[in-house]
Amino acid sequence: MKDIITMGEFVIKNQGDFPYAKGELSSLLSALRLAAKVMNSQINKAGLVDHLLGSVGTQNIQGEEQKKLDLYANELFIKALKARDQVCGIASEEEEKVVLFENESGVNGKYVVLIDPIDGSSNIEVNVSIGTIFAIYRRITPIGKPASLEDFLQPGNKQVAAGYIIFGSSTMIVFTTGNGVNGFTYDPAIGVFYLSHPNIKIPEKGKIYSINEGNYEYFSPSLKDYIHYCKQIDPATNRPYAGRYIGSMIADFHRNLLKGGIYMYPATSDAPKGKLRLLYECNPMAFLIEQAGGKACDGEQRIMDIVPTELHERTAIFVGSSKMVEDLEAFHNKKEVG
Ligand code: P6P
Repeated sequence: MKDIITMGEFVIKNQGDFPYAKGELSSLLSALRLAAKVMNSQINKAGLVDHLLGSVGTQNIQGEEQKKLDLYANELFIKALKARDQVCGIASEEEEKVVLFENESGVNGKYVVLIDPIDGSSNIEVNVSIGTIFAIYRRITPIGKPASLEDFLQPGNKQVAAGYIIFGSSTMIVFTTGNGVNGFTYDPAIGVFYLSHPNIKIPEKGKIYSINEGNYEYFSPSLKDYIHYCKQIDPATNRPYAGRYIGSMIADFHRNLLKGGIYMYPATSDAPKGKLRLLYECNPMAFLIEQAGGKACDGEQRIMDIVPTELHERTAIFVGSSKMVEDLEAFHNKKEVG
């Protein structure tokens, strides 16, 4: 039997590694953990209740149809984070502008949280894994005043913590505070997250490539060449790779993190900046993958070095096993694959 360590005990035991005041991180993460438990109970019965499935008839700032679950999750995570003293505001995929808290923590909170409340929400209707993605930054404007947009437009290399909650065959929280990646599995019978995946490291090489090949004709010539490379027969380099793409980034990312692989959402002619959002999807995933020994780039540069200019800006992303991302970059730069 594995050691039984709860997520709460783990955070307290390791908060010494966190470069800021000790109790703050554990309080912040416990807000997310509480919201994850509530989400878990709701999602597991979404097919039975009307208030969580289907669309609400509105669009978010991205022009995407908002699902009931998107708005439910957005409200839940904002409430959970607002109830803690450490957070002065949040940015959310479902909110056009940053949400600055008017309470005491709105001026004295030291952290901002950027969140995709539910990534891939349309998959809930077909019982495919979905999840919440979060990034945590220390504010850069002075304490004692409300936060401002610049607190949220920090590059990913300034993240102090990041993670995701995946609602799949089991519910897990996977997060990093800059000292490796750890995964916690939820036991709904007693309402506790247990350390189930300590010190996750992504294999340097994998044989899974994840991309929507329906967009093939929109891809750049170098990306088409890389996909052709993935399909070639070469036992010496474990090719052909296996194509696995489920339409929910968290599910593809989590599988590739554990087994090795590369997830790709490139810029295409109809999405010239890519589809995924830099601040609350790509940066947290990039922080996690680098902490697990992998890589994340946009084809030109490290994802976490991109200096954001807009809250909801998008970026191309190639993320996963370091050797596979390097191979992709070699094709992109017309170099020999190592
Ligand atoms: P496409 C879900 O909408 C999402 O943001 C990711 O979770 C997923 O990988 C991707 O978009 C799917 O997009 O264009 O392939 O359907």
